[in-house]
Amino acid sequence: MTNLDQLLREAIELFNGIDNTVELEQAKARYLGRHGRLTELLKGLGKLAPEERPVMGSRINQAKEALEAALNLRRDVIQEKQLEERLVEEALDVTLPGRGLGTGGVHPVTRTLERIQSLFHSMGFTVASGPEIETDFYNFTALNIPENHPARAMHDTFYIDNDGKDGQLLRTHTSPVQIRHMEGNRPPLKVIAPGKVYRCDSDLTHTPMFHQVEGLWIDENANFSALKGVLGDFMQHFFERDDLPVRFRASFFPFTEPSAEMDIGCVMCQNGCRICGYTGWLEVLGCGMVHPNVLKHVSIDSEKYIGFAFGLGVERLAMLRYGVTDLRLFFENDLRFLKQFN
Ligand code: 2U9
Repeated sequence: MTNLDQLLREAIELFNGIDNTVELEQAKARYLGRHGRLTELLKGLGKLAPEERPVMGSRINQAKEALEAALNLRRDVIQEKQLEERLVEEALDVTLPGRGLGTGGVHPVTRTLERIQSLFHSMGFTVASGPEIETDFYNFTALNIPENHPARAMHDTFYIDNDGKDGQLLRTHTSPVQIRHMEGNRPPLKVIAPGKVYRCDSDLTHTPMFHQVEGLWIDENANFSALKGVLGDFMQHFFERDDLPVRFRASFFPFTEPSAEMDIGCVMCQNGCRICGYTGWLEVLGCGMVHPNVLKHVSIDSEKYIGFAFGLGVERLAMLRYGVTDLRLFFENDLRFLKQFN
């Protein structure tokens, strides 16, 4: 009897000192398990005198119930404590402002491309497009660049290996788009061809893919004066400078004759900087009168029609407009850079 009371007190004291459920289950086994102390007492009932058995049996059972009640109580206390700890640990401050959905933005090169398109649209040009995988004919031959002409090597072409079938390549300029447009339409024609072009070239100032906008105006009197007017107006509006100086320098392209390069007064400095090489001038595009051989390839009568063409690099104009001095920034997709344009 005294033993049983003592055992009960001892067990309850032990249970109440425990603060995790694993240890509590171990402690339970020590008293109520198969070889637990209370279980052993029950097993020992048979050895008692028959008249003592019911009395002792009922006391042991009462003790067992008391132990189980104490265990349940302790288990509840431990679980409640654990829950409270978790609630503190994983506290959620519902009054904090939400993070919000990130919104996308327009890439500076796309923004520049759209600006160029919009300005030419206001001058009556429509947009033409065509494939980026081209044939030798459309990329070179039709543009007065015959086979084995050194200009083909100058273009650093990516050729597509298709088991010797008619030479396919990634277009090195968007000029094939204008050839296709002239094949399907009669003059007067006034189009721009914006898009991606590819050249096997990669260094600080060249990327294997870049964007061009080329333009073509074919009409009975689309002469060099018209070229100067259109391109001068475009540059003034693009850089938002009424007083922007422009100049044309003689150049050479196989598809235009005469050919020229257009410079604008440096938009980055007043009296010489690294960008303009301390000359005060920036080269911005190439242009010229469409070569009669090119018109012949698309059966346009070069006695009746003349026209001018031009080509510009979009990344270059984006760099000048936004004052970006490293071309690679446009291709790294670093949000810290891109966010500045939106
Ligand atoms: C047709 C006839 C003529 C397009 C032209 C240029 C001059 C030129 C460069 C500018 C910078 C390429 O991106 S760049 O490296 N382009 O200098 N492009 S004339 O002449 C054409 C096009 C199509 C049918």
